[in-house]
Amino acid sequence: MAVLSILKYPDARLHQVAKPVAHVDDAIRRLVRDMAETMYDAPGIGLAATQVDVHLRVIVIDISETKDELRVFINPQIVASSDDRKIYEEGCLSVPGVYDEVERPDRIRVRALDENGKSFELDADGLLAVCLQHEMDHLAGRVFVQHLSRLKQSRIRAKMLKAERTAA
Ligand code: QAP
Ligand code: CO
Repeated sequence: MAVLSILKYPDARLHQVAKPVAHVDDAIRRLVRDMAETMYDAPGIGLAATQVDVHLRVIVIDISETKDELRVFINPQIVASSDDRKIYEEGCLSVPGVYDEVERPDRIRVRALDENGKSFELDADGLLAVCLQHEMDHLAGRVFVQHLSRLKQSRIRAKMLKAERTAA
């Protein structure tokens, strides 16, 4: 197990589009374990492989209070989404310290593979639906700040670059 380093916005690698996993094998299961360890260490509630510079369609999520309900989504697809939308204040491990409101479909149905390569479908609402859509955006090379105004994006970019300079 290993805690991986997380790419920080505005890193161009966050905009790479992830490829589907061809076979769920031991290497993928190791990636899932390392991503889970990285998410719990942060701590965060969701992490996409893109954020650890692995451009494969793999997501880990744990929205439980007790941090013992890991959910794994390999090759996730949204098969249905509600017409009604909801606004939620989002954050991101790749954009630390930045939180803002994003509007998305309230409920979605997702189809994915689990860590054994078995297909499943899940109806998600509330925080889980927000988190899944946020993480699937990462796999498509999109960071949540891209849902905000251009002005906010440029302020966030400047803030992150400044934080990077002070940290170095
Ligand atoms: C995505 O985000 C998400 O700024 C997961 O300083 C967030 O785990 C989906 C985090 C909200 C739905 C709603 C952010 C940790 C963690 C920070 C996270 C920070 C430390 C974010
Ligand atoms: Co994120």
